[in-house]
Amino acid sequence: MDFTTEFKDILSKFKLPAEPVSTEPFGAGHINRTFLVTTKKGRFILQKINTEVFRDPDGLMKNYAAVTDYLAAHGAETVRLVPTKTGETYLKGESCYRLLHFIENTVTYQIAEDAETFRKVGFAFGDFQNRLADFPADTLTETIPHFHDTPKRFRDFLDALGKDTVQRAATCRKEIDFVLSHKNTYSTIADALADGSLPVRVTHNDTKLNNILLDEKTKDPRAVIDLDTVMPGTMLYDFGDSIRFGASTAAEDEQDLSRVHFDLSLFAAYAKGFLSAVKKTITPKEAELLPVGAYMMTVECGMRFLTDYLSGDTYFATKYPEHNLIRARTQFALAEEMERSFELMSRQITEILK
Ligand code: ADP
Ligand code: GN1
Ligand code: MG
Repeated sequence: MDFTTEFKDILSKFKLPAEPVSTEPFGAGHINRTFLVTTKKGRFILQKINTEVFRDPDGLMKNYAAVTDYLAAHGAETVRLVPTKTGETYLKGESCYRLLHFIENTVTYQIAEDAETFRKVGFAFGDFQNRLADFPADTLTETIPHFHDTPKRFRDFLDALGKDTVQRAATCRKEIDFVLSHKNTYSTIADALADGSLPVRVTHNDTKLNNILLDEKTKDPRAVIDLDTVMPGTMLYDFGDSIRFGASTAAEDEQDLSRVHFDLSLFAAYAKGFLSAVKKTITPKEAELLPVGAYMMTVECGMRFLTDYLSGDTYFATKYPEHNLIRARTQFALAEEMERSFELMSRQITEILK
């Protein structure tokens, strides 16, 4: 069955302005299944919510509606939900679906193509943080508990390694050793949050470059998307995850590791944009730990890819059997270079904040 026929019934439950003409897979997200729906009166995004990952879809959609309403009320361009015919924010059932207005004339990138665009993206994610500064954090459901709790991610990794359910440990000894040998670095951010030296803020937590829509002509950021993980966190997560994905010379799943490098000039460009947005609120401790944020999000993401590889690819969408392992390798290559560049990164931050 083609997608247009498959989703006809689902789409008929939403308040669409016209009949769907076509439905086709869209985008490069790893978690939800995303489709572009075309009608004679506009285009839409249909998402099948991954309820293995988001165990509480009600809580998730309550967050989603509250955050998007708040952003829209404060003048930001954001994703807008199309309600169901019964007035719900999403379609509940054995599978859960939501429908969004398609934001036209925009593009997303899988790799940062130029420093100036990446600087603007940095500003936009910093600005996103500012806009949510007064959002009542205690009303947000933790959609994925311990999302960026790196020590917990390490324990999950050890668990998957111990079980070795699909007998893949023997095929990735080098990567396993990388994770084990860096274990004394994993608690820096968690400790600073626990002792109160880092402030808790409402953060996006998944700030990779393909989670922001850019104007297709000017490349100016238009809307931050993928708001499923907006939760209390630290600024370091948002800064760090953007650097992890965008300050690399290659794609997240590049197979040729000789092409994967941490690019300090892309780091500096992003930092310039981000810091110009948050300069009034950033604390000295946050500024000091920004390079650690970049390293931590990278090593943590690599650990998560490797954990999923060891568990038989149950979490991230994959296109071939070694996909998660390939992704883990790029992350560890980047994390290693970042470790060696801490001082250079810190110098850039100090320079920008002068
Ligand atoms: P996932 O959680 O799987 O990453 P996303 O919400 O990030 O899902 O959506 C996947 C991709 O779909 C995005 O990277 C973007 O390219 C596209 N997309 C999502 N929502 C919209 C929208 N409202 N308008 C235009 N494109 C969108
Ligand atoms: C996932 O949903 P998506 O594809 O934008 C993941 C992030 C990872 C990222 C790695 C909810 O992001 O945490 O950093 O893949 N999202 C979730 O590319 O787990
Ligand atoms: Mg996404």
